[in-house]
Amino acid sequence: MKLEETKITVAIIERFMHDFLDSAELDVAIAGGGSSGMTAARYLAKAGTKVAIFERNLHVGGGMWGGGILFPRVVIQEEAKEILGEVGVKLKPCGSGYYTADSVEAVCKCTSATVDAEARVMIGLMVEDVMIREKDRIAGVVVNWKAVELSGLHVDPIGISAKVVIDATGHDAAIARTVQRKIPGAKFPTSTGGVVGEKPMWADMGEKEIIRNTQEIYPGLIVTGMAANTVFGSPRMGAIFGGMLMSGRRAAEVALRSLRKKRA
Ligand code: 48H
Repeated sequence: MKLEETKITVAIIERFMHDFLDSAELDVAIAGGGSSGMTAARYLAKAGTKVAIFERNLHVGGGMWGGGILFPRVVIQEEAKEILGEVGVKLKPCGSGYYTADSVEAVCKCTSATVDAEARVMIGLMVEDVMIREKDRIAGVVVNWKAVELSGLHVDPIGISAKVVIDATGHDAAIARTVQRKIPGAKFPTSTGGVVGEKPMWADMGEKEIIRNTQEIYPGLIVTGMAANTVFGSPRMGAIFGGMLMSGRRAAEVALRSLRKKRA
């Protein structure tokens, strides 16, 4: 076979344009492809939802890659075992309901299952804003290439419409903070009505509260993972990832309920 550069160029441009256009209107847009965002995407795609992750890095997986202090192992508690088990991650018991997983295996297998479920995974794209309608409904995300931000060029972003947006941006809770900053009077169901801010480490409390914190905090905006604990002022938990996975699954359930309500 004689290779032609033009054919390679055309193949890349045509295929990506086609796939990107197919993501211009979504049921669910997820900002951030860490463990919570990817889990939410997998369950949503499995339920037949048109869902895309927008991840600013060139890789998904977020903080899971680095395990605890760069030791590439993560801890999972009994309650979250099945979420990694479903995607074939080998879990090693280490007493009284604790398991460890190789973080590289966990990220790779979660990513593979998310892609196989037909969730769209867009990389190098940063969610820099949200779209709103009727003053108080989130109607999508505003994205730009991370490379544009890094270059300091003034290049305007584009809008992707979505019936539901999930903030899975981790410790920053970047999307919730954007909504708070840009929609005057936006009230979240938190103790302060806004983003409370993450509390110091308390693994048991942080992992318990994350499930309750995974909710729709503003019409069309759901928070999951560490972002949920930042919004509600709950503790961090260190390198245990069961809460992130269970929060991602819960975010998918909340989003499906919200989509059903919109359809009714
Ligand atoms: C596009 C964005 C944007 C943006 C950020 O940090 P993550 O892994 O988040 P979670 O919540 O799934 O998992 C948290 C976990 O990794 C962790 O930090 C834990 C358990 N900490 C405990 C402790 O005590 O410290 O993933 C977030 C992803 C990352 O890949 C970011 O690059 C991405 O979101 N992201 N993508 N647009 N505006 N902001």
